[in-house]
Amino acid sequence: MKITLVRGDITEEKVDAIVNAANSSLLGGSGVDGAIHRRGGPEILDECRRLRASHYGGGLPTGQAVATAAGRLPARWVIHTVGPVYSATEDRSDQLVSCYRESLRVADELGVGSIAFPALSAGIYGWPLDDAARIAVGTVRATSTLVAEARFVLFGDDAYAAFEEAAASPSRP
Ligand code: AR6
Repeated sequence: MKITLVRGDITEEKVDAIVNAANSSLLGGSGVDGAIHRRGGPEILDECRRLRASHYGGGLPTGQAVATAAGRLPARWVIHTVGPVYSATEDRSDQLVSCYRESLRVADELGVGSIAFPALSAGIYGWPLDDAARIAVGTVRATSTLVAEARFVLFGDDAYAAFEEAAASPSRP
């Protein structure tokens, strides 16, 4: 699989699927989640509400992923996943690994050829950028998938630099 790094806004990516850093309510929030719902329009939220009613009454568990249509976004699908809130006292990296793996599994089910990820958990959920980048790149590299291209779409120079360094290092997810 080809892995590329891009600076910018994930809502503008022309890929088959973009990944949303959602929360378990699936009803929107700020950060990437807010931007996706704002630019994608109400179709995404309507489908999230239906998913809640049919499958996720208790919320989408951390580390899992589920797809909806992408409304007015250039992508075809949005894959919503719930990253773990960072904890300095408890190692939750398995849950972050699971977000990337599960997103790729859902992408395979949909026949996605190209996917764009934000730096999951590295904003409001507080994950240190270097570690978030190492887990992201390491996991995507190590996951067997039919997806041909994974793009990491990074907001800001610090995030880009962290992912550049992770991409240049041998992986240890
Ligand atoms: N495109 C690409 N990256 C972005 C964009 C964008 N449009 N906007 C922010 N980032 P965050 P989390 C970067 O907070 O930490 C929401 O309220 C941002 O700079 O979006 O997983 C949800 O509903 C950071 O590097 O996601 C949850 O409650 C990265 O994307 C909670 O936040 C992730 O930041 C999830 O928090």
